[in-house]
Amino acid sequence: MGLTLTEKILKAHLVDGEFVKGSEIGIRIDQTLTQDATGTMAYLEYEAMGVPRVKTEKSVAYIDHNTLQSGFENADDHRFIGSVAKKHGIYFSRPGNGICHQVHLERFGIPGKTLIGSDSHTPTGGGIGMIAIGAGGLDVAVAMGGGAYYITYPQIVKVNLTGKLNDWVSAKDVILEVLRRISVKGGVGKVMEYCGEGVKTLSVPERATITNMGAELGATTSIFPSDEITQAFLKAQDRGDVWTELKADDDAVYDEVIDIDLGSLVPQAACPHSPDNVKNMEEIGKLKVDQVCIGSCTNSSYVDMMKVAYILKGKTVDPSVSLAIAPGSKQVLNMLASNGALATMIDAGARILESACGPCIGMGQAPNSGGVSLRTFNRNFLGRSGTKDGQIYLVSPETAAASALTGYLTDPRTLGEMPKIQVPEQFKINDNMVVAPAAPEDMDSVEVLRGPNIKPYPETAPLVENIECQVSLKVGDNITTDHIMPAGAKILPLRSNIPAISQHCFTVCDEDFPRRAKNMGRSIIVGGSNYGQGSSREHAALAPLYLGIKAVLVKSFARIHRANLINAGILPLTFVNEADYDKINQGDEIAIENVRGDIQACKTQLTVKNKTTGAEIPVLCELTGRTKDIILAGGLLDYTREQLSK
Ligand code: MIC
Ligand code: SF4
Repeated sequence: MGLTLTEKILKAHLVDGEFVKGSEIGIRIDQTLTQDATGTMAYLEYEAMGVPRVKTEKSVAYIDHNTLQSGFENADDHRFIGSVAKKHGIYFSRPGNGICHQVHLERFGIPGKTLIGSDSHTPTGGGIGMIAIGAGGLDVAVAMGGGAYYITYPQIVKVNLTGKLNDWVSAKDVILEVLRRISVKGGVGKVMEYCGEGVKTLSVPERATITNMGAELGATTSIFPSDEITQAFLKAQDRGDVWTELKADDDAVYDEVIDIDLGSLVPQAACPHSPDNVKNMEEIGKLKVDQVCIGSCTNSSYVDMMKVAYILKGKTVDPSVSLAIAPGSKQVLNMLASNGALATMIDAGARILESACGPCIGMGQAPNSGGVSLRTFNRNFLGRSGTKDGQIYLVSPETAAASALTGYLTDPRTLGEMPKIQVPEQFKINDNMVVAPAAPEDMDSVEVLRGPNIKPYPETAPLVENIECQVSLKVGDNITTDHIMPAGAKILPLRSNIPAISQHCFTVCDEDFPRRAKNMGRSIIVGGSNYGQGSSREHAALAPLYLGIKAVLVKSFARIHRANLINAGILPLTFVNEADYDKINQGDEIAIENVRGDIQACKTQLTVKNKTTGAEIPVLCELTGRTKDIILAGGLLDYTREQLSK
């Protein structure tokens, strides 16, 4: 029986477990990446493990999220990350060099390698045939220290592409179509493997748009084969030597197949407030637009930007629209500057932003009250833009640029003939904003620079015998990490200060939650299905840990968040019967008796007693040998310390 591409790469990296669907496997990690919003914590955790030099083939620390420096905090974190990177063998991509995923694809990714990153859009690397997975910062720290990364051996979905995209239809419309079909939970526990003759019609940046936004499916990752198109891209980056051909066997067996005829797709948009609320232009109808933002790790490549420049050439942005453009990397920005495309954008009235995440994570450019903002980004969760009642639509760069000119949501197919913009045969290469680490013999002389906002990891404790407490919060379905731990310009600078950031935990849903939870001392949270979707931010587990949350009981979890809860020593519980969700309310007193003993004895079904109503609720606590030990120890940090001391 032949193998899928995913299986080939996972097999070559397997260090623990067996290839049985649904069971836990440990894989060797070749490369890691961090960004600054998760990086400070990840490096504090790495330091706490006490491994002097990273053991990966390549680890890169990027500064791209917290680039709005309205106080000392972000700049201090950048300095901390830069110094820690230098000391421990990590490459440092300085602020201004670009968004981690864009730069990693351009300069560091290698087909067939494994990559984990403390950012949920790490699967961008799947665009060149990597197994690239988003993870919590602590998992990345462990991988840097040479530890394996654990995932559930996934279901593998064949996304069979046929035909060719019509003019003005974009890679963004492909991933929006997948989201429309299978929803933000459709990918949980799965790898999306793109195959079929349609693959050959897509360039590397287009493939990367698709694998990047595959994160919104909840998928473990997404991957394309590595073929002559990948080779040409890598050659154009002066990296042809790292290319290898990779593809699935012809007789590979998949768990599921999704057929997409690229020729049948039309421009679409994800409507507020979920990436899977996808509609075409007719369905949306006439829509006045206040703001257009072009960029983010999904759509900020050179080719995307050149299409935008072509559309804007000689025109002026509609007077009612604010157009912001953030090219994805220094390489892209520099090439646009050299060939005149940047001048074209400026001429048309675009507000040019630095090469960073920017408005995608609410770092500036929040729309006006109730404003409609078209964005080429990947997430439109409520409040993420920084404006609570902002109406965010996710669209392709073509649709965004066309709409910026008219002031209304505009189908780019009305623009006439489409230019043929190709991936260049040679990109402009200059890695002068990437700082190499100190040589091993010099590392002792590198001083790690810590600012006053950097506070230690919250206190942890081994799992208690009995959990007896109240329910401090009950929430519904599809809670995102942007609900649990909001981002934005005001809160992001607190990423290295858990006591301070925890004061914002869940405030999008309930302003009083942080105070209530802290007063309760210990408590649990109850939620619906797909709890914790979205970002990889472990702060969505560390803030609850700090506020005394002992367990989270929900209908189902998103993958990375569940892992982050375990890493923080918080029990992830799911209802055996989803209808029991109605039997437990905010404020109820609960008890989970002998929880430590039961988990030690590998019992997977526990009972939550609702002492307020008398109901007995059966819940699942599915932990494997390793995750069981992590929970018993009080989290991954304690577990890793225990292991290292053995
Ligand atoms: C995001 O897009 O939500 C982020 C900001 O990049 C996050 C990481 C973070 O919260 O720092 C992600 O996607 O993991
Ligand atoms: Fe940055 Fe936005 Fe990409 Fe997250 S999704 S890495 S915030 S550009």
